[in-house]
Amino acid sequence: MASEDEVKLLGFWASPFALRVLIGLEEKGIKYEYVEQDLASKSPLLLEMNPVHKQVPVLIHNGRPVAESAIILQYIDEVWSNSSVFLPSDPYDRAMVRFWVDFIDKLIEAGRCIWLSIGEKQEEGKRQALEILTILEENLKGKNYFGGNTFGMVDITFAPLICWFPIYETIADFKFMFEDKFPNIFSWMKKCIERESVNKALPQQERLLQMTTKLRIILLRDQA
Ligand code: GS8
Repeated sequence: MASEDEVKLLGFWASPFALRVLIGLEEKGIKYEYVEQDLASKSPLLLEMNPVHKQVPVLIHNGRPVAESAIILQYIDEVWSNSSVFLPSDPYDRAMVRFWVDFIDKLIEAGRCIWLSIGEKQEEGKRQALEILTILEENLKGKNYFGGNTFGMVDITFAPLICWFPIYETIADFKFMFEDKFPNIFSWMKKCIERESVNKALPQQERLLQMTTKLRIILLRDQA
């Protein structure tokens, strides 16, 4: 792409969906401007650029918005096609990648149940998360990355959860026990953290814990 391309990312620092796009942009070596959004008081720019969902992330490429993290990542892969590749070229393999990307969204949903609820709903979130992790563990068997030998779209989609797992564990007072129960995911996480793109994108654990603890208190109080 031409160097005069203007790329902006509307994000929220803790959002696993926005973090995916950050990792994708870093992997491709794309120059971008990051514009942090206040989700409690949405900016006119966010409302204009994503009038349907009013959510982050939104990628604005030369003034034109693209919303939804998986769609943004595929867009980036198609436009900046001359650097590292997120999706394989074979249509069947591409369909499989999309399947797993969609599946990982279910882990984020289970995670939300863990950190934003109590009692049976929280327990159900834990059960679901463990079930999903068991399936992902099996999928990683014999591979370095979900994409095989290369870090691809499924890896990018899953990587933001590396900083969310300790939050689920602390808030719900349990352990996933990755090293023992999910050794493939455990070593995958170590490899991901060593990547500059992931390391640069993931927020500080302490900051994430403070934010989630505060938000949990407010949201649980509002529900009561
Ligand atoms: C989800 C984005 C989302 O939930 C995607 O991009 O993949 N399917 C979308 N964004 C959240 C922040 S992360 O929890 C958001 O913008 N929430 C604000 C709101 O819903 O009002």
